Amino acid sequence: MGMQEVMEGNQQRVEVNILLLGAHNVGKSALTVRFLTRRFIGEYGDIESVYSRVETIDGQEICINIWDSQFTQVGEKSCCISDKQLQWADGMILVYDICNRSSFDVALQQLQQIRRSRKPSSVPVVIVANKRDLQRHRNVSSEEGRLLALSQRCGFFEVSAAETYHGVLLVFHRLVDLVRERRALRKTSASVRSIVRSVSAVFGKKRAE
Ligand SMILES: Nc1nc2c(ncn2[C@@H]2O[C@H](COP(=O)(O)OP(=O)(O)O)[C@@H](O)[C@H]2O)c(=O)[nH]1
Ligand SMILES: [Mg+2]
Repeated sequence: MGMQEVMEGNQQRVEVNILLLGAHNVGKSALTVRFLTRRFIGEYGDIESVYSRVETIDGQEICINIWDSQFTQVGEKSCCISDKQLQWADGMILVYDICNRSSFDVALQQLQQIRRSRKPSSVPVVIVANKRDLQRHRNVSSEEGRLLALSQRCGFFEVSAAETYHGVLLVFHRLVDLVRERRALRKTSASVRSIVRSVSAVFGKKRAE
């Protein structure tokens, strides 16, 4: 990596693309709107959209793009994350509803699809168990969610988009942190590779002399 590249890398504004996944009605839009506006409206319709917001985290400006996806059931194959979505996302928030067992199954299927897809095999995923305010109707225990997250090396949060802003904020910030950590790791290994290359180039020359 040349000096030019390094300098450009430091100056460019950081973008993080976050894809929200999960079954229909689990609260993907509610979480998105909560994060963006701090509000809970109640009904969100079935709008699929990408939103952007600039945040300053650790003194660095980060543009967070959020793709609030729409769950579409395609025949028997109940989960279909498009290639476009898989390519676009730097990080994913996988939502299920603690009152709805089948939404947990969908989350599991989508996670398997994410892990099977080639490129983002290491894409950070945070699993979100939403609607924790509806304890009386709970169908999926916290332990099940936590175990799934643990076994798949995902983050895990139980939240209520309806009740609190703070928990939702934590989810998004955690994912942004994971994405940045992942990038830093990649950068480090890239510069180690380039050091190795220049060292071997020097030794190569010496030998040639
Ligand atoms: N009680 C409760 N309802 C919620 C919560 N989050 C979303 N909802 C409701 O669940 C329904 C589906 O939410 P929505 O965000 O449209 O789900 P999406 O299809 O995944 O985007 C709406 O009626 C929301 O008001 C929550 O944390 N608690
Ligand atoms: Mg929605």
